[in-house]
Amino acid sequence: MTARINLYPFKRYAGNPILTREDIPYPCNTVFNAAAVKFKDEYLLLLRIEDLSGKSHFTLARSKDGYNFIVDEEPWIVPANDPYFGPYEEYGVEDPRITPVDGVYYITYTAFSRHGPRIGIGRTTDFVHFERISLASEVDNKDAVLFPQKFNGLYAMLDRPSGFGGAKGSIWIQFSPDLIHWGQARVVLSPEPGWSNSKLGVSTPPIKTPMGWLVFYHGVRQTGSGKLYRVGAMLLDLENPAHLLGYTPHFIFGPEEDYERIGDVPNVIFPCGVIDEPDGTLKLYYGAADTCIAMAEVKTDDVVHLCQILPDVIRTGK
Ligand code: M1P
Repeated sequence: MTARINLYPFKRYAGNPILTREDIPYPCNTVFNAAAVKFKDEYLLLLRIEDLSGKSHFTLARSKDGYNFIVDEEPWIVPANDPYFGPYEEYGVEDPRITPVDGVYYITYTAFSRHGPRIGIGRTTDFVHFERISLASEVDNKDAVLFPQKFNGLYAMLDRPSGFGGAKGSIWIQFSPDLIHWGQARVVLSPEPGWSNSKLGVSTPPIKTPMGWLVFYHGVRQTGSGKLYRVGAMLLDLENPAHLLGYTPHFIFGPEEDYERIGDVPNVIFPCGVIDEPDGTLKLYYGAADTCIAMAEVKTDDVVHLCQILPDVIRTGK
C-alpha cells in the first residue's frame, strides 16, 4: 500500500498566539508580520507594530527558546524623516524580513507613502544601530527578501512588482552589485487559478537545503467575502536561483484557528520570518489576521518533498 502524504505538515505552537498587543509595553493597535533571526544566543523578532494612528514601525522582541518573547520598551526602526527616505515612509514601514549576508544583517521592508509601496533596504551588525541603504524599487513593489549569499558577486532579491497591465502579482527575482542598482529581472512564479488566483508574495528569506533554496510564499485568493491569505513553498536552483525547480501546487498552511480567522483583516496567515533549527525543523513566525503573531513548526524535509510532488497527489493523497 502506498503511504498517504501529509499535505498539511505544519504543527501550530500550543501557546499561540505568541504575541498580542497586550505584550507591547506602549499603546498600539496591533502587532503582526515579524521578521525572525537568531543573533548571538537569542531569537529576535522584528515586530511590525501598528500604532494608534494606523502607521507602522518596528520594535525588537527577544527570546531564549523561540517561544516566549519579551518586547523592548522602545521602538527600534521608525519611519525616516530625512529628505531622501522620509517622503516614501510617510505612512510607515511595514512587513520586515531579515537576511544575513557575509556577517551583515540586511533588513528589507515596505516603505509606504501617498505614492504607494516601495522596497526599503537597510543594514545592522548589532541590532542596535540601523543604517538605511536604498529604496530599491519604484512604486508598487513589496514583499522583498534577499538571498543569504551572492551569485557571481551579485546580491539577489525576490520581490513582487505589481504595476499596470499584463499579469499582476507574480514573484520576480533581480540582482545587484551594491543593493542600490538592480537589474536582470525575471519572473519566478505567477498566480494560478484556484487558491492563489489573486496574487503571490514571498514570505520568508530563502533557506539553503541540499535540494535547492526553499522559500515560503503567500498566495491570495479573492473570494466573495474578501481575501484569503495562505502559504505555499517553492524550491529554487542552488546555483541559478532564477530557475524554479518545483513548488507546492496546493497551499500547505492556511487560517483555521480563531486568531487567524478573526482580526483587523480576517483569514490572513502572513509569515515574514523563519528559523532553520539544527535538528531539521523550521519555526515559521507569522502575522495572524493582521492582529497578532503566531508560530508553527514543520520538518524541512517534509516541505521540500511537497515541492517535488506532482499535482495528481492532491487528488489522491498518495
Ligand atoms: O492584509 C493582509 C496583508 O496585505 C498586504 O500584503 P500583500 O500586499 O502582500 O497582499 C500587506 O498590507 C500586509 O501587511 C498584510 O498583512
